[in-house]
Amino acid sequence: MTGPAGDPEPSRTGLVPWPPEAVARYVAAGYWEGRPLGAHVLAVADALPHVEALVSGDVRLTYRELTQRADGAALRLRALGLRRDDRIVMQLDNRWEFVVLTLACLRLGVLPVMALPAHRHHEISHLVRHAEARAVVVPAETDHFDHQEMARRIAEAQPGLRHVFAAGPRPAPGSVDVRALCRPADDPAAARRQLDAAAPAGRDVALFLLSGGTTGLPKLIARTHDDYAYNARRSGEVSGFGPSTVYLAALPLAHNFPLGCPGVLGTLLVGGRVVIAPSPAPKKVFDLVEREQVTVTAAVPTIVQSWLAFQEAGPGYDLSTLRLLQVGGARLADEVAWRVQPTLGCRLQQVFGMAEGLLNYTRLDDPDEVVCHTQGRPICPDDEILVVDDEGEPVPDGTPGLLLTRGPYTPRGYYRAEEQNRLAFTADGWYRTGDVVRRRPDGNLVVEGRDKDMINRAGEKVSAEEVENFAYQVPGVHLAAAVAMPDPEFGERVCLYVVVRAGASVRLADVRAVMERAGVARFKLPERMVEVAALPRTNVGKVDKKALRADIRRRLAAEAPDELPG
Ligand code: OOB
Repeated sequence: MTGPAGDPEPSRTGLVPWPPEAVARYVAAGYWEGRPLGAHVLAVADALPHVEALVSGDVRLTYRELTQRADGAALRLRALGLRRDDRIVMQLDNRWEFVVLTLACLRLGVLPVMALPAHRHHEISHLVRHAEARAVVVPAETDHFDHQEMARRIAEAQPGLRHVFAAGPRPAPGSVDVRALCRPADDPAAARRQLDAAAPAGRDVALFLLSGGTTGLPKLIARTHDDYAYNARRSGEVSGFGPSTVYLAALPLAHNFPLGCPGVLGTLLVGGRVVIAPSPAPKKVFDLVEREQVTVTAAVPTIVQSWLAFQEAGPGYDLSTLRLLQVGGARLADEVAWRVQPTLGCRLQQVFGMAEGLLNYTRLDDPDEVVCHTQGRPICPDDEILVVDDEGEPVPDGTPGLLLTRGPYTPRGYYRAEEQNRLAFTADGWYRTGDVVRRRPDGNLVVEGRDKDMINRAGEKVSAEEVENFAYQVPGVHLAAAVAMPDPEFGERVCLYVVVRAGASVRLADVRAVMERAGVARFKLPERMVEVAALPRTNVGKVDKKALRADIRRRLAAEAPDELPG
């Protein structure tokens, strides 16, 4: 899987290369530094060996301890037979092992596929199959859900999956103990030399992120060492990250936002300290902010609302070290934005990003009006932005249109997805974000909506098509259409419109039961069903989702007029 940049045979590797002209430009401009991510972190560890890098529960690791553990884990992965370009599906919640193991993969050139903790059999088995993964990493705990049992079932069905790794106190027999795996090597200096000698190149793929999903199952986004290092480093510059940064990771680490925008990686690249929160619950987070003197954290709008409400209720945590709150993943309402600084005493930064690449940030010295009313502007001078109408013609600034983009950290296609790539990318490599934005004359973007079949539930993206596919498995469902319904708590929830066959009856519980039996992540389950006689159609005969969204909005307004968000 060497180098999407310049690889002549995308169909063989499944990767879509940047064209040579763009590669030359990105290298010449210094965006792509030609070094693996592991080397960046090791350089920091050499300069600041005894500085704390990672705090998670009772575990505190200095840069030296972190990198030595990562190298130890890398060699043990190799001893287990994992090789360069092998894929590992990583399904870990927020814990230190996530960071050590990810670094280990980056050192070895093994490619982690960043699955979400909420994923279940349906998603994980798809990821294992699609990535032809050799190993899967899951939490060892079984109190809420037995991930190891799920992983074992997947391994039985897919013999290519050789190992189940379990992180936590008591891994089941047959699982590899991640804690033991993540011990330093007996001779750390020798381990480092061995790994340095076989290190991946800057152009090589470093990891796979998952697409927000408009298709049946999540697509994989191959991010290279060079592009993701730029993503994290430049994000860090824009967000004022430095050695005194204490970054609290409260969102699930597998998301691009807390992982590399600037997130954990952006903090480790500059010698800051990463504090991992097991959950974004306000009490937990504020307690950590106070105890660890956190300076920056990131959240999705619904979490921010819960933090604001908690603080406004007056629990009296000392949040005075907190300098910056980054908010992204879904549209932050302007009126919520205005409450951040007065309530939490820190600056707000809006982040409009995507796992596919393009990142927009408001800047730390922007006027409040920009910070509270826009979703920022691109981080790279070579981020190309097009805002077009339905015919693909550019619209003037101030007019909403579809956002297309290209750039040095926006890959030109999904992994092994030729058919979908023809829809999601133009022939000349522009990624169709599906977001409807308005560009202001000052260059800042305002997200006005979207033109993609996705539901954004508290920042978790749900593909309408995926929900519909399950609905069709329910006997009695003639037609199904999933749409977003506005929700005061989650921003949006999944609402399912169905046309029921004559004489049959379908309940919401029937659809949910089908999805639960298939082992689908719970956040995708529809939370309301509306039975209709027919689905509205556009003039080309497609289901008119716009009309359905308007319909559910009307119904909700009639039921509880005060509860609807703007
Ligand atoms: C982030 O990444 P994804 O891949 O989970 O989702 C991307 C999509 C965008 O295309 C857009 O539809 C939506 O999420 N989105 C926003 C937004 N930030 C993301 N919509 C409105 N306002 C915003 N500020 O969500 C993500 C990746 C990196 C950093 C931050 C968020």
